[in-house]
Amino acid sequence: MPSVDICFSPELLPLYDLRGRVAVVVDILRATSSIVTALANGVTHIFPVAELAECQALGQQHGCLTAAERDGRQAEGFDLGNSPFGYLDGVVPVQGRAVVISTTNGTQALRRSLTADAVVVGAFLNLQAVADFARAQQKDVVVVCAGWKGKFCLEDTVFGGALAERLAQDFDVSSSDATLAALHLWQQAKADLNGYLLQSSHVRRLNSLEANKDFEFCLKTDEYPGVLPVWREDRLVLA
Ligand code: 3SL
Repeated sequence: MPSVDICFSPELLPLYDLRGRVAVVVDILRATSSIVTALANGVTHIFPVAELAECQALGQQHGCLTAAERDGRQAEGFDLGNSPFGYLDGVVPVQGRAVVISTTNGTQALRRSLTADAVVVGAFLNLQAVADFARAQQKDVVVVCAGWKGKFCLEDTVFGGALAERLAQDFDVSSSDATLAALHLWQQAKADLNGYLLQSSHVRRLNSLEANKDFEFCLKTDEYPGVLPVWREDRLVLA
């Protein structure tokens, strides 16, 4: 039976061999939620990059929209920040466009997970799509939590628990202490996910930046149940 494991931070990735496995990269607040929203709303493909300079350069080279965030704020000189509403509010038309995106943690976690057999983007918004993909692959799954500057983040871990719960019939979710811990946190959180995560440091950070409507949106479970961003060659596309 394949298993689900959780890597709490990209800094722990050297301890995980992703080869032969499916990596589910998650940055609930907000990078992977924004990527799912972008592809669900007409963006054709996404280039996630680590550095701002690369984001500018690739944007010019491919004629793409650029999206960038550092420390929770839109980086200067880019078309979009890291809010999912950037792909919903119509201020910047996104339909039929490609996007290059660079964020503090999420896009770094993605780039560091590319040794996996398959790399997909997870969020509460597309939880069912991720679970369906994992089940179809029948391979070990590692949830790679983007965390915050190398540190553990509650919301990414709780997502890992939610995914493990959905896969529990067909996957081993009890051999890894990390997965057990994530499942326990999810059991605590699920009756009132928003209330539970209000305690988290990232939510406090976002609220101080007046991004609390992003927080509420990013926790909508299965808003896009059929939307699965997957890595192909050098970009994320819809599966
Ligand atoms: O770190 C990231 O990748 C971002 O998602 C952080 S923030 O939500 O934009 O603050």
